[in-house]
Order: sequence, then structure tokens, then C-alpha cells
Amino acid sequence: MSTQPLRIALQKSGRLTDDSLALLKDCGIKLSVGGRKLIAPASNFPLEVYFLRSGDIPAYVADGVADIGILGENVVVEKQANVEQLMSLGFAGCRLSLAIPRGETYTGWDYWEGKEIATSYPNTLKKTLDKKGIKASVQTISGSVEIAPSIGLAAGVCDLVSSGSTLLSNGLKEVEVLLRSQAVLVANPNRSEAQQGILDRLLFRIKAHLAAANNKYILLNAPNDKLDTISALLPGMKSPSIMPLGDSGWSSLHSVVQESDFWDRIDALRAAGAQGILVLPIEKMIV
Ligand code: PRT
Repeated sequence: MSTQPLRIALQKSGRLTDDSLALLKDCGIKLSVGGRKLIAPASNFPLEVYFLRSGDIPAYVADGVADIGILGENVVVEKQANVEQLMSLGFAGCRLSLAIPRGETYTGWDYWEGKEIATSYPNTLKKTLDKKGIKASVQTISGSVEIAPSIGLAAGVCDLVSSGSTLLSNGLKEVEVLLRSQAVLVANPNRSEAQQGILDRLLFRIKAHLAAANNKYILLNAPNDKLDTISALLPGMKSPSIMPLGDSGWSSLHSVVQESDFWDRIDALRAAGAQGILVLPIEKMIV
């Protein structure tokens, strides 16, 4: 009996599309994507891709039309659909923020009392206002939210921000962050054993890819009398590999360092006496 493929919903066209497809490619999954196809099967993995609007993905996954999906966490929160959030994927970072005209003085949450706020995220905004005990009027609009104050539709906006240049060019300033978001993998909570098996294989590959992207392979030379200090700065996956150099009194250390504190660690290694430091990208990392 042939295995039923796992169905994954991806954004058809937009900010998430390229990174979502690149992630599957980095997981070694080959798709026949082309033309205007809405469904693309993988040729070397039991996966079938459905291309949908990202706003529709929570409902499709919750209803079981797709088994899993990739979309912004902001949409998962807003749609309140019955989906399980499996993991963050590290791209499409943004925040959902409140913004007001630059010339206005912001006085904190009380500022919003009795005011009108334009947004495409009414559920998330209303929930936050309720939590803060603020009574404001939420105007739901589906696009070009940032022009609402200048046309007299609202006192402020609640919209997604990444670089901040859209707010700037519309004469607005960010005053509160409601939510920080990135792309996430979600799943229908009711999975068969077979679907779970395919999902586990996919998760294993995604984790290996993300771990590799967040780490670097490092090689360096260390004087033997400094080995303990330098090794302590290189916890790696277990501990560094240490090999004697031809030059007596010196050793070569190999390890893995995290991207997040990479430069601080390099500074500490140099200060501790490390020399000839080489840093290489990692293709995949199985932890
Ligand atoms: O697919 P569908 O049509 O349903 O969705 P969509 O129109 O919302 O898609 P798209 O491609 O615009 O956004 C998809 C996802 O990308 C969002 O749900 C977020 O998770 C994520 N994302 C990351 C962003 C941004 N950054 C972003 N900056 N989505 C939208 N923006 C917009 C924002 O609304 C504002 O208009 O970009 C503008 C602000 O950008 P900056 O850089 O000027 O601050």
C-alpha cells in the first residue's frame, strides 16, 4: 500500500513564499513547482504542497484539508484556529505594533481611551485592549492601514512593522509592541500514526537545518599551557576536539560556536591566546 503524503500548506505568493520553499529545499525535498500550479508533489519525500493565501492557512489546517502549514505567528494568533504550533522557523520576523502621528505626545495605554484604531488584526488588538482595561473603537480594514490617521479614519493604527520605514514614510511613530512574530510551522492536532511518522522525519530535517544555520564550525591553534582556558570557551556539541600540532607546545582545537554570541566568543578566545582562527559554515547539524 502506498503511503498517503503529508499535505503542507504554504503561502502562494508573498513574503513567506520564497523562504518556505527554500526551507523545504534545504531539507532535501524536491518539488515540481512551476507555472500556476496550486498543488505540487515532492518527488523524493512523501509530501504534497498546497499553495494558499496565508490568511486562509489556519482554517485549512484546522479543518484537516492540509495536515501542516507555514505562516506568520501573527496570523495564528489573530485567527485563533485550532492548530498546534510546532516550531519557529527563524524567518519573516516582524512585530504587531500600535503607532500614532509623529507630532502627537504618547502618554501610555490611557492615550487610547475613547479613540479609534485602524487595524487588520482586530482580534489581537481587542484582546490586548481588554487586558489593559482600555475602551477604544477598533476599525477593521484589510489593507493600507497606515494611511488611516492622515485621512481622518483613526487616531492611530495597529499594524505589522519590520524595518519601520512604512510608518516613517506615513508620518507615524511606533508606541507599543503587542506581539513579536516570525514564521512558524503549525499542524492539525489530530494526526494519524502514519502522518506523525512523516512529520517526525520532516521535523528532524528542519531542526538539523536550523541548528546548522545558527552555528559555525571553528578551528584554532592554542598554546598547550592555555588549553584549559580556551577549551572552556568552546563547549561545542560536547567538548572541543584537540589535536597536537607539528610545532610542539601547540594544539589545534575544533568546535562549534553559536551565531548569536559569535563575536563575543571570538574576542574572548583571542584574549585567551588563541591564534589562526578559521570559521566555516555548517551544512547540516544532527544534534
Ligand atoms: O497570503 P495573504 O495574502 O493571505 O497574506 P498577506 O497579504 O498578509 O501576505 P504578506 O506576504 O504581506 O505577509 C505574510 C506574512 O509576512 C505576515 O503575516 C507576517 O507574518 C510576515 N511579515 C513580516 C510581514 C512583514 N514582515 C511586513 N513588514 N507582513 C507584512 N508586512 C507589511 C506591514 O503590514 C506594513 O504594510 O510591511 C509593511 C511594514 O514594513 P516595514 O518594513 O516598512 O516596517
